[in-house]
Amino acid sequence: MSNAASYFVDRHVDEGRALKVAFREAETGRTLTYGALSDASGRAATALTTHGIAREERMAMLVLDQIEFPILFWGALKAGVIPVPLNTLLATPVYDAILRDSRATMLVVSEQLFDVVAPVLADNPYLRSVVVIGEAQADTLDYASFMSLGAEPLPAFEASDDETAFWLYSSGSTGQPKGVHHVHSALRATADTYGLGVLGVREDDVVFSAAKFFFAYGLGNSMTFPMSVGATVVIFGGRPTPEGIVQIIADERPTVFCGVPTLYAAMVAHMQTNGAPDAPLRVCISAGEALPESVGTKWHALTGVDILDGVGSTEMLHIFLSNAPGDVVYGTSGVPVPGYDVRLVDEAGVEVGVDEVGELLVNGASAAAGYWNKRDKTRETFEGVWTRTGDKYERRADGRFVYCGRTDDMFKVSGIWVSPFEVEQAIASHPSVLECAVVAKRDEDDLDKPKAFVVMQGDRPDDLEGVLKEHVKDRIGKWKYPRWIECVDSLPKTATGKIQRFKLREDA
Ligand code: 3SK
Repeated sequence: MSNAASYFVDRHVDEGRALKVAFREAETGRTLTYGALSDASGRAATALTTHGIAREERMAMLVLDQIEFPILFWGALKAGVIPVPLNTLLATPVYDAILRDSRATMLVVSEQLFDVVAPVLADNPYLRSVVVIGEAQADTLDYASFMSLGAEPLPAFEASDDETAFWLYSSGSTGQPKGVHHVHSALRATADTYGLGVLGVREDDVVFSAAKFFFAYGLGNSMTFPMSVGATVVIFGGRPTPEGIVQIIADERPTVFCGVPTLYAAMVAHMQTNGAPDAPLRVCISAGEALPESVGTKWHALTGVDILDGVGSTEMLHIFLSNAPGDVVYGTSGVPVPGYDVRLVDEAGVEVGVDEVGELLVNGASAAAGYWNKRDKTRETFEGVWTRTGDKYERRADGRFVYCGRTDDMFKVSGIWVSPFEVEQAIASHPSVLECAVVAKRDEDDLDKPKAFVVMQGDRPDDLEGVLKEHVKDRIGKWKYPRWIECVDSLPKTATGKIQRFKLREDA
């Protein structure tokens, strides 16, 4: 029986790390020590209680990566209130849908984000309180006044391991938000398995994640992994541009950097012209979608540091398949993280063999307890101890897993399965291509063929179509080349960086 906040926050005071910096804001230089976090999160817990927010009520958090985020997140856990971090990039109607679906009684919002949610607040039937981090707006309370309700810290209540600690909303591949419930013990499970077991996070690390707190990926990277060992985290509330992130790495000198493939690809392009930052990086990690081999290889050549590519999900809270330090094979997702079991099954649920494609199922202690108010979806995804990922994988003879696309993205050409991801990898290995996405499109005979949407970089070759088609045929097989190639400025993606192929299929 333990409240996750006791382990991740208050333990550091007992172990002599009260004065150690836990969080440092890259933009402002503001810092928060472990001691100050322990005290402020306890006072936030008291403030919630005094403010009339009861245990198990939801507190939606539309909060940028700033020091108040950990204070409120851990404060809510201490009080038994359920924080629901929201993606800060969504649109007003989606916030309306999520606030109604979660029945949050309290919303905390960074002042920079207030305008996007403001139009749906007055008509919301559940919200009793809106706290703005910054200047209060009409009918809201400012953060300082809210915190003044908590003169004394509240000790973390004795939670059961299976008790819901927080929710995250998963957009899924169709865009329908689902509230994913995570229990207190799941946080420790990811920190022990991936954080310690693969990343090897250490007390002397300085961790910087371009992925924000509101993603399950960012929450592990910037919160629970470093906090499990008393490390320091650099946080950045702004939009991650390649030049901006390179500058923060140069200024803040992290030892661990966490990104997503699109950002790594853009940083590689930036560094090829401007050079790599001088920083004591020892390891980089990637997730969200599979890292193209070419990006990993170029990153290593430029920085001398490997990217550990891994796969996780909001439902499993963090990464369960990964490359490991000293054992990186680019173009693969590595092997199961110690502590997780995986299976690859066909449509009938029968395990497939080596080099065969199957859906990936995973079993581990960090699995979510289910989706809020979505029993059918819960039953489809959580089958006993196994969680269906919706990802297609192939297990190679050497035990490494190779990503083949989403279960609903695969298609057959001339009766043979084509993995859009494999075609994308082949196209992306061309030097004129920054990134691309491949979907099935019906030809004049009503048969599926690959169509590629390509974002170009640098000089565009004459006869781009012919060049890229030959490039693919030479690399992965004659029938897999894209019959159509469309150049686009950018690809539609989820907030976690997954390509939304369903949107491209509509445009194909
Ligand atoms: O998409 C992923 O790979 C991922 C990794 C860690 C945590 C959450 C997610 C969605």
